[in-house]
Formats: sequence, C-alpha cells, structure tokens
Amino acid sequence: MRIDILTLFPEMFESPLKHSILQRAQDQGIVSIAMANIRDFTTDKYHKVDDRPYGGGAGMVLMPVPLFDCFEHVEKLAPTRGRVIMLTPQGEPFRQAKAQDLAREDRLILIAGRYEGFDERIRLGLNAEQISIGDYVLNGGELAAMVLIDAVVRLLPGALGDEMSAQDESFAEGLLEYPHYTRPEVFRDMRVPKILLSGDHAKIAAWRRQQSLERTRMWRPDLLPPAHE
Ligand code: 9D3
Repeated sequence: MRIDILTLFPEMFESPLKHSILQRAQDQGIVSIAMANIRDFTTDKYHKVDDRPYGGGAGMVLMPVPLFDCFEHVEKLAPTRGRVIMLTPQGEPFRQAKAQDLAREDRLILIAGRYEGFDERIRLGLNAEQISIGDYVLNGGELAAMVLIDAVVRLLPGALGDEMSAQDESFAEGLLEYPHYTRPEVFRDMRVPKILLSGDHAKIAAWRRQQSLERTRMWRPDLLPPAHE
C-alpha cells in the first residue's frame, strides 16, 4: 500500500511513523508513506494557505488553490488514485470496519486540515470521502490521520505476527477483551483466577467468553445487539 498525506505539518508525522509496527511495515515494504507540505505549493511571497471566510465569521479557511496544486502533484506520484480521504470533524465516524475496508486498497491519499475548515470546493472538486475519529475537538487533522494509518497498517498482511492477527477477529466481532494475567500468581493480595491455572482449556475458553460478554455489558453496552422486551 502507498499512503500520501497532504498536511501543513509534515514534521508531526515523523516520530509516530518511526516506531514499532509502522516502522517495520515500511522497512519490509508492506507500506510506503510520504508527506507533502501544502505550503510548498503556494506561489505568493508570504506562502499563504488560509484566508478569511466569505460571509464573515470567526477563524480562517484553508484555500483551495495550494491544496489542489499539492493534490495534483501527489496524485501523479503513483499510477492509481486510490481513496481520497479528508480528515474532518463532520466526517463519518471511524470504526474497525472502515479500517478493514481501507486495508484492501493499494493507495490512500489523506488530507489533514487546520483552521476552521477547508474551502468546500476542495471536498467537491476532489470528490473526497470524509472521516472523523470521534466526537471531540482536535486542533487539526494530523493526529486523526495518524490514528487512521495506525489502524489500517496493522491490518496489512505481514504487518503483525500471525499469532496476533487471529486474535483480532475477537475485536472485529465487537466484544471487549477478557482480563489478562501474567506472573506473579499473587500480587498485592490479588490472586490470578484459579481457572487460568487449571490447564482445562475448554473451561478457560468458556470463562474468557463469559468475561468478555460481562465486561461489554457493563462498560460498552452500546456494542451489544439491542435487548428484546
Ligand atoms: C466550532 C466548530 N468546530 C467544528 C467542530 C471547528 C473546528 C474544530 C476543530 C474545525 C476543525 C477542527 C480540527 N479538527 C480536525 O481537523 C479533525 C477532527 C476533530 O477535531 N475531531 C475528530 N476527528 C477529526 S478529523 C479532523
């Protein structure tokens, strides 16, 4: 997969992409990630990328011209356009199913904004999808783009060890995880549940399943199908 990111803050992406799974996936050629700085496509003396909104109001709006020039440059860097995604607060809420859907693409072009928003003609002219990562206010789209990349890249074949990819099915299934324990057997008067030491794998599986259901009902009832009556 190739991922291009259009941003005003390419440096924000450096550290997250340099660690752990994301670095290894790039080293192994599973994904290649490139940043393009929207400001590099300005032609005026002040490298201006934002301007005041027509009709008035607070805040500034990302101008369409440098963004389109940046996009047209980036588009040509690979043979296919893939999916074009703007990170915006009014986008579709990002979920695991969307991550799985995006992981099947061979290219993504992500656009991270700043200021009050994008000039509407950016979305219309690029026919871009919009994604939000949740109902809280960020300072820009960069961290949202990184969240999306993190969730998608770990789903690419080979990005994780095989042992973990199987485990993921359980989250894709929509339940919270059962509790985990490791050594020591007693820590500050808290014991590891006896069943986990029993060696009875069928009983352990049943206990974990029941724990998953109980925790989901307690902490994330919204994940369960609506109860009848
Ligand atoms: C007062 C209106 N605000 C909209 C909620 C303005 C506004 C706030 C924050 C406009 C842009 C932003 C910057 N946020 C993002 O670019 C963003 C975001 C987010 O804030 N929350 C969740 N997902 C995302 S994806 C991009």
